[in-house]
Order: sequence, then structure tokens, then C-alpha cells
Amino acid sequence: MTSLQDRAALLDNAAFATRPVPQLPPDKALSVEDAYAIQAIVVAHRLARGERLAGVKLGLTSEAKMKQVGVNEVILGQLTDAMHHDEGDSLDLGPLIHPRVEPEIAFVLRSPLPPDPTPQEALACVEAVAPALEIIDSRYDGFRFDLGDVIADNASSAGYVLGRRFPPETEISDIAISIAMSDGPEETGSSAAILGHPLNALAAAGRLACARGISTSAGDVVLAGAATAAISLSAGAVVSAEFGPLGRIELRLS
Ligand code: OOG
Repeated sequence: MTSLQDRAALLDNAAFATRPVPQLPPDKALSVEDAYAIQAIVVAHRLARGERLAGVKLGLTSEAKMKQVGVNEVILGQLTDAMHHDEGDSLDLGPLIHPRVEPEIAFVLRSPLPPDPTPQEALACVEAVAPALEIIDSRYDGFRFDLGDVIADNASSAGYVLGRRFPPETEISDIAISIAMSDGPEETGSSAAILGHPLNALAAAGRLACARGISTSAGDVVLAGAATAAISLSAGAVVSAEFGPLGRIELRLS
């Protein structure tokens, strides 16, 4: 059995070298405990290279996503400042393996999330709500993984873009969301698909973060998880996502 450090180094190198690695065979499947320990080391490698923590993301909070990857549990990953892109940017796909994009609801925190908040208590920690795109990129061959693999791989985190910010009390319970690539594929869903309400995801982020010793702070971004299945990205295309009253986000890919 390779050590947790070795497994983390393997995943970190896979991202760095843009070369995927095989998922672990079923008889070597990681416990959730070990998987989060590996994630912590993967993130520590990024911080050692000068990146700063920027928040957390939830994954697999909608049926569409769970079905797409065959994993049925909500997972937590960590965001760094290097993953942040502005809407006007052109996203260079070169450093990514087989990136996908998904539409999300994001929260910007005004104060840390408490350990096990109700959705209302979590809302009290919010400075702003915003539509968002998340770029995911599995470090595993063929985007194939089990629960432990994907947690260890920092929940496939690779990038995010925030749209316009709205006040915390903005109605977000059932917003129609669609995402499309200029070269074809498209997905539609609703913010209600995110654990029934994105605030349930925010509360889950507080619970999961605390359980794994991850703290959140004012200014952090929390991504609530995708409302639709993810779409593969291709260079030269443009991604556009519509979030009804929250507006739209466009991202050019190069
Ligand atoms: C796992 C991460 C999923 C989400 O929003 O559901 C995720 C994956 O699909 O690679 O970020």
C-alpha cells in the first residue's frame, strides 16, 4: 500500500504534468477518512507553490451529477486563488487534462460557517450570492473514479468563474439554469436540483468542512455544486450559462 503522501504526490503530479493516472482498483479502495487526508496533502502541495485558499466547493449535490459519475455521496473540495478566473478571461485549456464545465450557485461569505448550521444560520454568514461556472478536471483516466478516489483528487477542482453578485436574501430556490457550448452540447436544470435548495448545500459545506478540519473565513467562496451534468470543454468554443434573474456568464476557451 503506497502511503497517503505518495498517493497525494501522484495526483499532484498528474495535474502538474497534465497526465492522468488510473483510479485505485476496488480491493485498494480508499476509506473516506484516508481520502480527505490525501486531499489535504494535495492542497498543501498547491499552497507550498504559493497558492492561497479561496474557499470550498461541494460536489455531487444533484441527481444529474451523481448519475453522470456514478458516485452518490456529497463531497467537499477546496478552492485556491489560482483557480479563479474572471468572466472576460479566455480560459487556456492547455494545462488541463479533460476539463468539463458545470453551472452552479456560489456564495461569498461575510463570516466563517459554523460547524453544523441550519440553512438559515448558513445564510447569516453570506455576503453575496452569485451565479458561477465551475471547471472540473479529473486527474483519473477517463474521468473514472469511486468515492474515495474523487475526494482524494480534491473533488476534481480545477477552476471557477463568478458572475454578478446579488444580496444574500435574493430568491434562489428555483432558478432555471442552462449551459451550452457554442459547438453544440447543452444541459438544463434548476437551482432546486442542488440538494433541494442551494442553502441546504451551503449548510452541508459548513458541516463537511468542520468534520474535516477545514475552516472557512470572510471573503471565501462556497460553490454549492452543479445543477446539471457537466459538459466537456473544447478549445475555441464559448461556454454560456443562463441563470434567469441572476443573469448569464460567458467564458471563451482557448
Ligand atoms: C466530481 C466533482 C463534481 C459537482 O459540482 O457536482 C462537482 C466530478 O464530477 O468530477 O464538482
